[in-house]
Amino acid sequence: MLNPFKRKQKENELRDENRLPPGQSLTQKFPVLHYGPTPQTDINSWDLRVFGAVEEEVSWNWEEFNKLPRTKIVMDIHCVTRWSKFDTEWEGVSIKTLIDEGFIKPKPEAKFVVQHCEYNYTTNTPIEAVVRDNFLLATHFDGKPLTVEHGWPLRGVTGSFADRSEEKTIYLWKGGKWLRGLEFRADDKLGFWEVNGYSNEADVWKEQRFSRRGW
Ligand SMILES: Nc1nc2c(c(=O)[nH]1)N[C@H]1C(S)=C(S)[C@@H](COP(=O)(O)O)O[C@H]1N2
Ligand SMILES: [Mo]
Repeated sequence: MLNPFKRKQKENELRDENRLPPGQSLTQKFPVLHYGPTPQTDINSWDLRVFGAVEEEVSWNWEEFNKLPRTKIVMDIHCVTRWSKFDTEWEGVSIKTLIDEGFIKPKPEAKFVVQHCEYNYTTNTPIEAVVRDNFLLATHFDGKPLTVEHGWPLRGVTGSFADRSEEKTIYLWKGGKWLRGLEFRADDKLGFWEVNGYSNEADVWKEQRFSRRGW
């Protein structure tokens, strides 16, 4: 851990490198944030279901999921509550790869994806937001399986790259922890935080934290 002075110095460096989004500050911890209790997943009955506007619905149990092609990425992640964590290392399965390799076949009308999680938590994005190099279905953080509070066995995660080569960056709440389903849809459907006042667009660099609907 850096002392407070060093932390500020590092934060300024990141700002100079154009890696610190507006209104964010650097954290060295990994805060845990979610609504409601932490689910106790039974890995033997766990599955991930892909449904909705797809040519064929599929579901993978844990063993099958672990045979899918795997990807490792390093990203900076940005929470709407104003912390950013840099150079975080994730391993898991890329939706982009699953589509490129024919494991998931979205129908032409599929324009949105809803992530369905334990306890009916959902979060929604345009399809492009999850079919990108900076979105991963993650099983591992920092070389180790996810901890339960960070979403074990599977979570969505999204952020920015150090070289800022990604097309768009959205806040971390658009990565569902304890993921159980991916629903492809022709129309959009607001998820949990989106219904509760968070921005649907959620662009980190435009600081789209809250929606103005109804305010
Ligand atoms: N299932 C579920 N996933 C969730 C949430 C939640 O309430 N339930 N909260 C989101 C929010 S608001 C954030 S900031 C991130 C936090 O991830 P972390 O706890 O690993 O830091 O998870 C997101 N994924
Ligand atoms: Mo959040």
